Amino acid sequence: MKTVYSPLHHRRTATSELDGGILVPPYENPNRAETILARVKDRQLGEVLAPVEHGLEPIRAIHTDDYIDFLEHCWDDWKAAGKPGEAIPAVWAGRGMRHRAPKDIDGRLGYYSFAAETSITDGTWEAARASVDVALTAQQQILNGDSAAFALCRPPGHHAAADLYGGYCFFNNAAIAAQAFRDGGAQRVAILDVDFHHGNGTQSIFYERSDVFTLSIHGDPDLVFPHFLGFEDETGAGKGEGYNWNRRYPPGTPFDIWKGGLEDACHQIDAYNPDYLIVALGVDTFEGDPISFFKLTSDDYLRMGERIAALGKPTLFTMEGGYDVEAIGVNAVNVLEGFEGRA
Ligand code: B3N
Ligand code: MG
Ligand code: ZN
Repeated sequence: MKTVYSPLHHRRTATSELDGGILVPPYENPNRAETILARVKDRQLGEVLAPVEHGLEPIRAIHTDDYIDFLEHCWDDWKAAGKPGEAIPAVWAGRGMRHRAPKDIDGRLGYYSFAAETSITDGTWEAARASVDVALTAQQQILNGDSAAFALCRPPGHHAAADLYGGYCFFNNAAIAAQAFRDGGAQRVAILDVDFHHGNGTQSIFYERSDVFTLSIHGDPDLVFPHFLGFEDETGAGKGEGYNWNRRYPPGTPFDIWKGGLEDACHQIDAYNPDYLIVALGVDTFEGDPISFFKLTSDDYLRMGERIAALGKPTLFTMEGGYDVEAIGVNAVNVLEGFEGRA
């Protein structure tokens, strides 16, 4: 399986994350991608490709023009306003208030975000753009006939909605790739999100569409980020009714329980019979993850990959979360090796 990787991810080097009332070094840091890349090479998973630049058009197919414009100029606007630190939202439109983008950068940060942990800095825009190019270049390998490809995306994407960032995500790499499959002639695409966190952005982007089936297995949002979406009764709306599927699990969930959710998701995908499958691959389900509460082991990721391969679909893996940096390479690549039957 080929991997697509861009060193431009290094442009995403925020130094602060709001966590527990203090600013800490971000869990989502450059070492993550480097550790995964090193493991891809160690295990000789396959060729490592540089991304091809795709421009803004495929991003505009998923994200709104005003949101893209906000992200492009956010850091300059923040600096121009004389702010000393990294750009962090501190105000949102609460219930009963006007949901419109104001002129002031503090108001704009609140309007275009749903959470405060993710600081924007110089280079965030370039890294987020490159991460999309990584996903689209890997998607292109599959259009060209590869049975699978790994998009080593950083920053991740599954929390980003059409006009919202948060949860370390700016552009929804998996959603943009799904739309690219559709624009390339696919009738149906499924996105299976195995990250520990609910893929709220992906869900919301396709919520009223039947041509992209979104499925997510995750920590119970009653207890964990993103808190306000990810429940089983969110099944889609309008034409999309029946094409969104969520499964929540509680703290301490081991693979023996989690794999029941994967099995149910796989049956749904089988019945849907997509032309392409995208796996939003987060490995923050790992027992050693510092911000999550599942108990998957490194070997479990081999089994996860095997089960996904049994679906028999051309499969694009897009990298999402995972914060035990020592283990992230082994765990992510184990899914890919399991998929390839190398385990
Ligand atoms: O949820 C957290 C969080 C939880 C536990 C923490 N500990 C125990 C130190 C620290 C932080 N923070 C909110 C931001 C979470 C973003 C999740 C991004 C992700 O992986 N999405 O898939
Ligand atoms: Mg998930
Ligand atoms: Zn996650």
